[in-house]
Amino acid sequence: MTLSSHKLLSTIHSPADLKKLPLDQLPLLAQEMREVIMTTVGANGGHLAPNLGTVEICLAMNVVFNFPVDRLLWDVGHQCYPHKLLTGRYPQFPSLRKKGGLCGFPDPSESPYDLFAVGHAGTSISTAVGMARADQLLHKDTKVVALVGDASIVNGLAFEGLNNAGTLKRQMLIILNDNSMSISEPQGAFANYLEHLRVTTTYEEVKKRVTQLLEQIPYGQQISNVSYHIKQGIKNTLAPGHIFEDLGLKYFGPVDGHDIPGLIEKFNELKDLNAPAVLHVKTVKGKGYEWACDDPTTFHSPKPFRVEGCRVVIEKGTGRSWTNAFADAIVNLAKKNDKIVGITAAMPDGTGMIKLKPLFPDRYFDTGICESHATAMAAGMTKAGLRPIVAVYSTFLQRAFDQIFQEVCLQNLPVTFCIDRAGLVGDDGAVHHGFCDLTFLKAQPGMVLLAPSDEKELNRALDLSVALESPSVIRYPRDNVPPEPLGEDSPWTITKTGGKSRTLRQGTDATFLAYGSTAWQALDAAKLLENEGLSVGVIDARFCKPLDGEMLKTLFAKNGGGHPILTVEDHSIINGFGSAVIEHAQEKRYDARLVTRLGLPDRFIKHASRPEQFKEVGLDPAGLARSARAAIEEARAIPTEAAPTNRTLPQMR
Ligand SMILES: Cc1ncc(C[n+]2csc(CCOP(=O)(O)OP(=O)(O)O)c2C)c(N)n1
Repeated sequence: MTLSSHKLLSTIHSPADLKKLPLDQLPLLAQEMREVIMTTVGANGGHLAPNLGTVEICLAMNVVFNFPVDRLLWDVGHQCYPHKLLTGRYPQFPSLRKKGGLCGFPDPSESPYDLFAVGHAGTSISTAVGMARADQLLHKDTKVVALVGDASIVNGLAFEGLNNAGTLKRQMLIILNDNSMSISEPQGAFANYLEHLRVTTTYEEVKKRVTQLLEQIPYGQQISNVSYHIKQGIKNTLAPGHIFEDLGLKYFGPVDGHDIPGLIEKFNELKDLNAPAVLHVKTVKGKGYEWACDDPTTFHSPKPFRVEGCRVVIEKGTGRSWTNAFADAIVNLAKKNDKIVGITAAMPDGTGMIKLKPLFPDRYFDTGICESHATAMAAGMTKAGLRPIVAVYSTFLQRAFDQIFQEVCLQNLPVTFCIDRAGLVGDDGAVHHGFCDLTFLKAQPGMVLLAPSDEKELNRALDLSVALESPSVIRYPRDNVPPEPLGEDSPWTITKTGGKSRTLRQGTDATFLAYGSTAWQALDAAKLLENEGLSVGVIDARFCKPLDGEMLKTLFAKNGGGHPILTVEDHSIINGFGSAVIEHAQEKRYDARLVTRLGLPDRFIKHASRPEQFKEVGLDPAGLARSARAAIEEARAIPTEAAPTNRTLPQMR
């Protein structure tokens, strides 16, 4: 792709340039935008079909509204690429999702046209209501627009926002971008409701027709004026529901989301409406490329691909992903145990849960983008005798924190959570890293926290978790499983002294105490250090809660209590696995100074490839080796008498 090949787009440096273009040029601009999006996502991977569907909405919004003085709030934000192209970021677009390049989601550090860094569904209506209220109180004359998809609007938070938006006494426009798809099929009654609205005549037409109908009845004019209920009843029969109007929002549509003049006209009309409103816009996910329209799930967020004639070849990942390993594991488990049911919150493909569906359709549940509900539902199912496994991305599990506490842990219900994308996620960046699951899960009494380091271990961990009488969480990253088991097979057990770890490698100079998949990098680091004559061990901790007390006792006593211990985790070092080890050491009066915590620093990590991010935070084998070298040198530099010892300080009690 050469930038100069886009005759119109290359002249748009800001929406001001767009506003000067004649209306009849806009379809050509839309075509160029689609080309750029398709080529860039083909090269870099990213969200494709959602962005192809929002090209005309973005064009029309930027023609009518005066961003960034007017406010535009994105929901999820994965469909904002056309907006980036129109707001001065076309020249940088080839760097999309690359280290140092444009973010794949809205990002205020990138442009004043992006108000919030977002990536989670359901938030736009609430932030829009907030901005609308603030602008009103601060006497700012702004228009506020929220753009939300049909699958995201079913989110609990979005409904809370809608409920409150109806009380606004000023303009606020919610554009409902309805392509009748989530990543996969949308779920639940609301999806059916919207489907129904999509195929009915526009609401305004229905209102007009109802009024005409009533006027034809003798004394109809009077009836239409007095008998609101009759009118409402007929209206509901012809255009049923209208939840939005009942919530206090004016409803308009549905309108064609690819008709630029129609959208401009509608936005112009609604811009000056002094009330909260919903404009229902029908779009086609993948618009512009038949192959993307035909398979919007595959092209929701594909890996890099190339188009060969009418064939599209998507780059195949090498190796076997943790997701695939999980998918096979849950199928095996379900075959052995008919109490097992699988739950996903709108991520059947992303989590691998979809594999369960054809084999056990009655034991497979997709709740839509409703992590809180999925968790509370799992609690109910457990209480009633089933063994649910909830597969969810770490970053989205945050939505269910309160249900994990109250509905699951407080009841001590043995729900298993399998958390995918735990740790750094690569090019999706800061909004999607699973950096803090241990932080909020560790504090839950009774919770068992497990992390396997290879596929065999994942199966073992799952077996143990479904045999437990308490809640448990198994975390694994957006990565491949090691091609071979990392160590000897040994049982996963929990005894009086904690969850049993396994030793992968003995070392006399220091030990990496690795949690989960990082054991692989730790082993590689130990091999690098071996070449320098340093003997560094690797322990695969397996459990963050309960920790292996016996192993820790031995480790802290090693070398007379002077053995450096480096905890390794793909998680924030704040209140993660390493912190749990230090807390344990402090409780047992071991010398916590022996511990160096290696993990994610106290800042948000931007998009880049996962290996680049690992390098950036020092979790790659070279970085781990560097830290181990430093810890060993530090330990050696301390004079013997001052060396940290395993004094096993007198117990306080
Ligand atoms: C809280 C949360 N859960 C799950 C996701 C994963 N996710 C990203 S986009 C998406 C589908 C969104 O569908 P919709 O809002 O209709 O937009 P579309 O992609 O169809 O344009 C999902 C489930 C998310 N971003 N946030």
